[in-house]
Amino acid sequence: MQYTKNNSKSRKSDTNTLFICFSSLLVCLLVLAACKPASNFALTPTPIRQATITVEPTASQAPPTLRQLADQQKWLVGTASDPAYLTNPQYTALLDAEFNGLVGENVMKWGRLSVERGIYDFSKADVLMDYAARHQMAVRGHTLVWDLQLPDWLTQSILTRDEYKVILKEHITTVVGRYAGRIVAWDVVNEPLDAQGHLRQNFWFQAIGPEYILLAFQWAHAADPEAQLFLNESFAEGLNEKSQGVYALVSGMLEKGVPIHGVGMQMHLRLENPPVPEDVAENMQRLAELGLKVHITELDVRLQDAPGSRDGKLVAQGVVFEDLARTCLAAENCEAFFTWGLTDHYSWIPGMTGKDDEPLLFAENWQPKPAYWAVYAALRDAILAAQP
Ligand code: 9MR
Repeated sequence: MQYTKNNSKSRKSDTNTLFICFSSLLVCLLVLAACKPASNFALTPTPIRQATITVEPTASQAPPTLRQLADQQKWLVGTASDPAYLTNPQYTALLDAEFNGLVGENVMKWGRLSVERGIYDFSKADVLMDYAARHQMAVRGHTLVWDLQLPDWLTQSILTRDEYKVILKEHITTVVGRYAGRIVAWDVVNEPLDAQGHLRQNFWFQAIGPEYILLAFQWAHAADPEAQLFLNESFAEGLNEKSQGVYALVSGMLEKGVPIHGVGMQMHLRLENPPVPEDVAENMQRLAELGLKVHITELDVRLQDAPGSRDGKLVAQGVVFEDLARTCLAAENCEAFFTWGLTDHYSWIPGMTGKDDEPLLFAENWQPKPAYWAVYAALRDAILAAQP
């Protein structure tokens, strides 16, 4: 009896315990269901300085992607790509969802387009252009005049100044003409200055003289009067000798009536030494006062030489991306924010330095990094600030 009684009491207490456990479990499940984010785009704010998420989406509505926010803000968020990548469904799913701008990382460079004088193979560049058109992406053209990635027939040639002028004009007219009306902005001249802000004595300077720059812009404008024509430069984002050189160069071009519409700030940055945001803002502003636009054209933030833990560096990288996104969004003339590759897997940096790196918005596993959420928060705040 004792046993039975005790047993019955203990069974009753077991049942009570079970009931309490079950109810608690149910409550937990309900709470979890209510808190579950609506999609993979969890809006959990990352521990980034200013990346505060100010408006939470309703549980029934998927939060907008970066691209959707960018479309709303009429801001271009783009990335460098290559036609070879566009057959990978994981790559294209992320690209289509998150970016409204595209630029060929290499595919429109002279050496890729024309391995023989006068013969052009546009098939790969066309793949990129057609893809962009099908996915409503704006394309930046990169690049018409540079001293790197030129065809061997050109670099090995010994010709007169007039002959080089004819060759350069033919190239610009052919390429810009082919894509006329389909390129939002051309990097007409790439990296013409040295670290002190003087014209580099590069291939084109030696072949034609300093006027190669003005001529290139005039020929590009004649071939596509609608395209925005940019001078694209590296390490000239803040206030330094080089950005002073860019300012002096483009001011002089405008005084001469050269058709230039903007300056590309490449922004291949290092985490340990990013530009001061206020300097970038001032640099953008002085260009705005000249009537010029600014595009951030090749942004990446390499981590490999910076001290600290990986997690700490990823968060600090987010702050750099965020500062630049906020600076661009606040500037009256900064209309585009392009990163130099889709995920860390596609960055040019490890190939160049021989060291692993994680310089972009998405990780190798396609997941958004703190840098992504930082740009996302900056963009969303800009949209909210513009609302009445
Ligand atoms: O990312 C590009 C890389 O794949 C090429 O090997 C390299 C050749 O110089 O060019 C890289 O892109 C450059 C861009 O065209 C101009 N600005 C600097 C970029 C990084 O070097």
